[in-house]
Amino acid sequence: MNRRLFLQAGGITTLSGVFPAALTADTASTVIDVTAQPGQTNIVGPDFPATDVWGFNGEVPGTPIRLRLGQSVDATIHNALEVPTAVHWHGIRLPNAMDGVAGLTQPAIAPGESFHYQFTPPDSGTYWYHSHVNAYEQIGRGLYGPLIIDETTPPVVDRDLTWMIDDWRLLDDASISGDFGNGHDRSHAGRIGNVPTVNGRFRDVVKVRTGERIRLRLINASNARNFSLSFGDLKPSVIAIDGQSVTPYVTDETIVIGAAGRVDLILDMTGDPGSKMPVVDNFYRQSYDLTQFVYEQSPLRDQPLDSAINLPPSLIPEPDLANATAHVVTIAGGAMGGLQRAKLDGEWMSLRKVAQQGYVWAINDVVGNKLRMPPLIDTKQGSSIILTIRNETAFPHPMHLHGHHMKLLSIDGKALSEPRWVDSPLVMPRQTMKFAFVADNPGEWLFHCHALEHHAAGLGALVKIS
Ligand SMILES: [Cu+2]
Repeated sequence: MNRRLFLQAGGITTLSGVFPAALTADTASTVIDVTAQPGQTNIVGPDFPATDVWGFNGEVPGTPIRLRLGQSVDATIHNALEVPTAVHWHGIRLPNAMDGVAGLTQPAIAPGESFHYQFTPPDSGTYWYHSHVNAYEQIGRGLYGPLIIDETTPPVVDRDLTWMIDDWRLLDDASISGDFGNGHDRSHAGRIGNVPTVNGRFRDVVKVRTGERIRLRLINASNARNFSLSFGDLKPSVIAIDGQSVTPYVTDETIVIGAAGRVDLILDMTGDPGSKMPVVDNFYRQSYDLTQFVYEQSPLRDQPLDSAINLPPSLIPEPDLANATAHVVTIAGGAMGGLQRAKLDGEWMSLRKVAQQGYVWAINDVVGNKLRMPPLIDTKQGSSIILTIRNETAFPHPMHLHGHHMKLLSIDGKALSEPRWVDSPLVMPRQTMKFAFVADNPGEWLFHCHALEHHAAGLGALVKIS
């Protein structure tokens, strides 16, 4: 892995890193036309060449899609790539046929073809859309964008800002390293890159004003990098996790956001005019400045706003814990994981033999080498499920359940004071998390690790609801 680029490109760049105008409409239906196509963007800064990417409408992040709660999405996705693709609407509780998992919920969109997605998001919040075909390469090359569903009455802020945070593995000429899905990434932490970005820009700066109130929507679009962000002395208020509201709480701890996860913050910019403040990531051993706030000379106001910041309560149905069916899911394998053998296509074999076919992970001893497999959970629509996920590996796994949110009840046996809804919880090594949810959305749903190389190496399963 080439770490030189990251270490040598020292200067703060002044690229703007702003989104193009969002695709929005005031009508009941939002009509969207998006093309998956090659593009070019300057990721690292003016001292480096532009990077060839794949993006929605050729941009990274792709064209933002934004609508109000209650509006439907009418999206045509055209494929102008030379490879098949499909679009998954991450975190949205939508009909199974619209979920975008090629090979499970739809055929892939062939080059030159298009696919029509139609659904009405039932929840407001911060989501994203991304490719779900060879995702470790297609997301790694930039095929993702923000998907924002506005509350009917959002909290009053001066600015509503979205940061899609990503992590690129670039060569010295700023081109994308083509070693997607290699054996080391599959069996270790996934594809960890050397150029972490905010909205496709490395070490950009974000201009702010003293007294300004910002709603910051963090979306982790990395293949596998997890973030643990420090906002200095700003003391952010967390208002939503994975799109769902939480009772706002102020934290001076770092904000942990696993791959595919989202966190909404309220930031009151309390720094002095003219000052600078880095946003630091310290999830891994080497901490670094992800981006930097730069205060303009003129303050916006003397005192921060003190209006309410809470979001409307989540609309997701509450599970019936007393009558729920319990399932335990054990994740095993990977490097330093100690897994001896596992079942591949119904046959027990040594991990060495499994690894010869490119797979190194198992869920309840079963290698998820296909999308369509005998289900891990097979249940009736409307039933409540208690799901315990045990991570018996040496690596963190952001576990994503499609079509549903799960309520996180406890971590390592310790009950949360306020259980919260999640769709991509980051389960740390040796950690056990307990969740509950209502299996109310019929279909065959993917349940997989969103460290995309882990999914490709067997860390996936099906939840069937009929
Ligand atoms: Cu994983």
